Amino acid sequence: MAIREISTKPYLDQKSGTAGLRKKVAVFQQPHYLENFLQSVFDCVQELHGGTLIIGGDGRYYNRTAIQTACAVATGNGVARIVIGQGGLLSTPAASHLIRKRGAQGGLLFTASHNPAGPDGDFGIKFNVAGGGQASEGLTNRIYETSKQIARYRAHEGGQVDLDRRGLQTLGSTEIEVIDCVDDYSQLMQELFDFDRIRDWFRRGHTLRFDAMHAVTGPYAERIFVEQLGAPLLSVQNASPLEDFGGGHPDPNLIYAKPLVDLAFSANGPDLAAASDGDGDRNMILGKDIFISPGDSLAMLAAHLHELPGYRRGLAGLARSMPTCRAADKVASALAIPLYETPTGWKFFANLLDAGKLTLCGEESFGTSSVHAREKDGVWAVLAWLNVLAVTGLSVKEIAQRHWKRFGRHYYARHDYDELPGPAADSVMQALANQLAELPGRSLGDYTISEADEFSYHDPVDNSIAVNQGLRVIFGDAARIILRLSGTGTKGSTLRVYLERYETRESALNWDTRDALAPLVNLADRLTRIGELTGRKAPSVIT
Ligand code: VG1
Ligand code: CO
Repeated sequence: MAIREISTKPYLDQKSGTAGLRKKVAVFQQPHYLENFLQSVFDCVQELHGGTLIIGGDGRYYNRTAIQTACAVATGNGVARIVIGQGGLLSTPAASHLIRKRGAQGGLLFTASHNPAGPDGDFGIKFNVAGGGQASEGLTNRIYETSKQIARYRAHEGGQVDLDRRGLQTLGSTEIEVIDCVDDYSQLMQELFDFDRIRDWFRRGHTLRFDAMHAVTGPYAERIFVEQLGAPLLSVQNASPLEDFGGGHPDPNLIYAKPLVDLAFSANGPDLAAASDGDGDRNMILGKDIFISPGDSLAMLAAHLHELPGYRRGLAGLARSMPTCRAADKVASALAIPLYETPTGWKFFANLLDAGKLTLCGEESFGTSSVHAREKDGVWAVLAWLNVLAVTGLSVKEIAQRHWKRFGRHYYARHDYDELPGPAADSVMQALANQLAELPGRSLGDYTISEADEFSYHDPVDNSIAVNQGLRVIFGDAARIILRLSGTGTKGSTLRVYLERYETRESALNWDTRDALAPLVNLADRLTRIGELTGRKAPSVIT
């Protein structure tokens, strides 16, 4: 047996954030840093001993090294079978699906999502549980507590896994199976969507441009959009996954996917333009001359989902994260189905999905997905839109305009203040928190505050309670201002300000978002005193 027990010292910073443990690459490269975290997972999740583990990553720098380490520690801890995506690649939703399909006891996903990659960039690791969802807060806390006391880890020594050769190999007594990273996922997509209809839509001359941003969705997009649906090769750009994502920031939004946005607003823009992020769980949707905000995309898909093959029985329920605009709420009430408001982070949807309470859910941060997986799913969202366009025969803009006419429009933006010194960000949160009690009833500009609170969530399935999930200032149905600190950054504190304004008057449905939100931005500045408390004149990023 080449399994050894190796002594180690704890690191005290292995606390997971909104979606796993994210740190600079150099942090992960410290001696035994990754091994400590992995051993803590194996200590907390006994079912992995003798079980099946899925491993994959978004292909960023350090992915292959980390996967070798993970295989060694998994083997050292008696995992019976490891299933790995070829080349060490698996998109986050594809990994979630594989965990479900194989009945695996868990999955290790090496990703820091859209955070920049490379030797000076970020790395990350997420542990997903049986069923495919992200580890709950309870479990990540147990892993963190374990990591603070760890004194030894177990690893198989010697031998490497050939990540590029498909098929079976062994490492010690663990069976390793390297699989094509797209096959299982694309089979699932064919069960959910009408591929014939979409093929026909392309045949009739409609066009798509998908930007994989040199991240993990390239192989998925080429196989599904081009090979299986017949879109021309040019429909997929930046398709080869690179270790540094081509030096870019694979975050599909108006800033980091600007060339795609420019294309959508140009004279020869495609019928549908879309992009995904580093690990393939986010999506951005654009049509000719129109950007569909993520909250709108969720609501519009909710209104049309029953027209798609996988969802003909209708929707059991809808959910959105708290800062996501309330457009989905309008659809839920029209469909007479429940709407759940959860804290930020996909892990909070898992219980609702498992309990059959939800069919579709989404977040303002370019995340949408359905009950088919336990992660958000970028390529799924693009296929859903393609299928809606194909069955309705409408353009993206027509779908949006009909939707707003029927349900009203939620103008929406998120202002991020990146890399603030921790105390400055905290002081903004504290200053608003101190005012909350006296805000209700007060008028600000044209609005009157109906509620002001700190959001907490009671999970109706397991009765767990998550507190401290952001500050809300609510102006009835008309508007909201929300403040939250990010839990995914690796440098300083990122403060997010979420702004939402609702309009139903027909003359107010086609404004420019920036103009529509300008008065609310002013109110938010006055209320939160961000400029004064942080010294920042403007947000770093507006999406
Ligand atoms: C951000 C988003 C959140 C998302 C999370 C993980 O978290 O706001 O909606 O679930 O990233 O997405 P935060 O705590 O920084 O606001 V991903 O694609 O980075 O895994
Ligand atoms: Co992501």
